[in-house]
Order: sequence, then structure tokens, then C-alpha cells
Amino acid sequence: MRRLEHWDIFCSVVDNYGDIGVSWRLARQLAQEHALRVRLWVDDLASFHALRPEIEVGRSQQWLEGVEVHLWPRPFPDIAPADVVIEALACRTPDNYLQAMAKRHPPPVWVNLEYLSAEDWVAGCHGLPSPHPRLPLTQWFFFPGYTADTGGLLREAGLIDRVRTFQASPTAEAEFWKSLGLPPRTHDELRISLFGYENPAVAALLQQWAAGPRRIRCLVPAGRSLEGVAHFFGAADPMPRQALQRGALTVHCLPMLPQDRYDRLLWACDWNFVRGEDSCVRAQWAGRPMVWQAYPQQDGAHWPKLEAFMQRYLQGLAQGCARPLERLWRAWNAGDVDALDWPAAVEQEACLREHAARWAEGLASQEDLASRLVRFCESKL
Ligand code: TRH
Repeated sequence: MRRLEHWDIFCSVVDNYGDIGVSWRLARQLAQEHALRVRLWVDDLASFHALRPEIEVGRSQQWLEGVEVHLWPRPFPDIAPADVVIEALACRTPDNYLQAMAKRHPPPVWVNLEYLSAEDWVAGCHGLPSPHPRLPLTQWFFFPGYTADTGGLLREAGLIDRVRTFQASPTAEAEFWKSLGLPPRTHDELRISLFGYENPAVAALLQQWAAGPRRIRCLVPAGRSLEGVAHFFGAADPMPRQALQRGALTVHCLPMLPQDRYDRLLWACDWNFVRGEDSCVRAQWAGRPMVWQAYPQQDGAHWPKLEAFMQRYLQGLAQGCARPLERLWRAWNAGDVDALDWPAAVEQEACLREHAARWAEGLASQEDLASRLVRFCESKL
């Protein structure tokens, strides 16, 4: 069998960080764990730099952790296509590159890597072919997902062990907090990370935290949640690492963290508020209670996504434990200040924490996305 050794991954950064976040993790894993030659074509190196500060924004070609990173030039140069071509997350392969793919014998395996969804239809669409309307090429749909009949989830080898080792080590945790310039954790406080989109419910949530009986230290990386936080505290322009305090609540504004350090923040926190796709998956691997804000879409397409994931995630949990979290997720996504009930959810913390750890273990017993993708592509030869 011909080995599919050369891979080209195309990534167009629409907005936010999820597109490059996912594409980068995949590229790195293919290079490091599957010994593949991977070129990653990205059209926005500034976003990439935010996740990986080693990326030099002014360089058109550079190497990072075994991946050849290219600024996606337009027009695209005439180059020989790779053995496998991945269009990540709704971007489009350049036309001249497509023409070259069509001339190759056999043509490259061409994959459309889709967005993650927990909806039931995903399994039926995963792996379907889509013939090109003019060229002798077939593109294959590859859908990430939560079940064995989908493309799975990105998970590096040994990840769950690394999470567990970190979480079992007070020293590692303390060092991590110190490296962020934060005080050590006290036994009576909750640490919560907050990463989301603009949300009218931010103030209500912070108010409930401030008024609560338990000390809460909330960590907010730079981004779209920060404005609501600043507004709540009447702090026009909070500085990175600035601490803001009201009642039982202390908020620390953090700079945007390198991706691997952000992962660690999720491992170290008791609760994680996450969004979109990649941070949501990473919070699941962290195995701690989480609140997910789906990427808001104008036509409301994110609501079925939210419901589908929530039903899957909460399946098997006792009603008394699941319902308060379900209500919190809905209120948070709707920005519904009146329905937001943090005290009810946190009351279930013990069972939610146990559940989150079990959920991560269950998911991790499945094959990871990169391995499934390699097998999938080999099956198309
Ligand atoms: O940035 P996002 O909102 O991305 C979204 C989604 O992917 C969505 O599906 C897509 O349609 C839309 O973009 C265009 O959220 P997400 O997916 O969680 O990606 C954030 C990335 O940023 C993730 O890889 C983690 C990373 N990150 C850091 O590296 N450091 C940080 O400090 C933070 C907060 C995030």
C-alpha cells in the first residue's frame, strides 16, 4: 500500500481562534505521532501567534514542532500537491492547487474537515463522498464527533495521564499558579476560568459570585468576555494580571495564554466556562465541571448544537444533578439574566465533578481524531 506521507492542511481564520486552534493541534499530532510530513497553510499568522508566540508574523515559511508552517499566499503558487489535502473548517483549496490535484495519478486524498457537533445526523454524513462538479476529484466529508461512527475528537497520546498527573500534584498546580503571577489556592476557594463571547449575562453571573457564601477567584484571559467583566467592576480598561474584587469574588484579567498553558489553566480550575469548539473539547479532557457557550450563529443554528451536546453530556446523570446545570447552560447561552442560577448548579458540584471525570474517561476510551483520519485516508487509496 502507498504510504500517505505528505499532508497539506489549509486553514483560513474566519474570526476568533478556533480554526487555527484546531488546525494546529491536528497538524502537530500528525507530524509528531504519525511521523507525517505536514505543511500547514494559514492565512492569518497574527492569530496563530496569539496561540503560539513562537510564530513569527512576518515570516512566510517557518517550522514549529515538526510542522512546516506557511503563510497562505494569494495568489497561491504552483506547487506539487501533497498525498493528502485537508480543507479545515469550511475553507477552500486554491483553484490552481485543485487543478494540479486533478492532474496527479492517483489524485490526492481530499478531505473536508468539518466542525464538531454532537447532533445525531453527524454520523450519517461522516465519510460521505462529494464529487467535484468539473474535475475528476472526490472530496470526503470528515466529521468530528462523540461516537465511534464519527471522526472522533482531537486528543494527543497520553493526554489524560498528563491531566491526571498534574491534577494529583499540589506542587505542579502551585507552580502553575505562581507562573501566572497568581496567589496559591486556599482550601475554601473555587477557581473558575471564564472564556466566552459577549454575553449580557456576565454581570449577573459575577454578581451571584460576589454575593455567594464561597470565595471565588475567576481567571479571565484577554478576549471577548473581558468587556463585560470590566463593565461590572467599572474598570474601563483592565490591565493584564489586574485583580478586581467585590464581595466574595476576585477576578484576575490574564493575557491571552499560549495554547498549552491555556489547557493547563483548564486542568487547574474547579469550573471552566468555555466556548466554540476547541476550548470546549479541552475542558472535557480537563474532567472538571464546565459551562459551554456555543458559537452564536445568526439563524440560531447553535441551539440544536447546544441541546444535542447537553443531552449527550448529561446522559445517565441523576435529574437532581443534571437539571441545574442544564438550566445554567441554557440561560448562559440565551444571555438570560433572570434564569441564570449559579447557586443551584454549584450545589451539585460534587456529583458534577465526578461526572466530568467519568465523561472524560469514557471519551478517551475511543480512538482519537488524528488516528481515525489517518486510517480513513488510507482506506481511500
Ligand atoms: O475562538 P473560538 O470562538 O473559535 C470559534 C469556534 O471554533 C467555532 O466553531 C468557529 O466557527 C468560530 O471560531 C469561527 O473558540 P474555540 O474553538 O474554543 O477556540 C479558541 C482557541 O484559543 C483554542 O484553541 C484555545 C485557544 N486559547 C489560547 O490558546 N489561549 C487562551 O488564553 C485562550 C482563552 C484560548
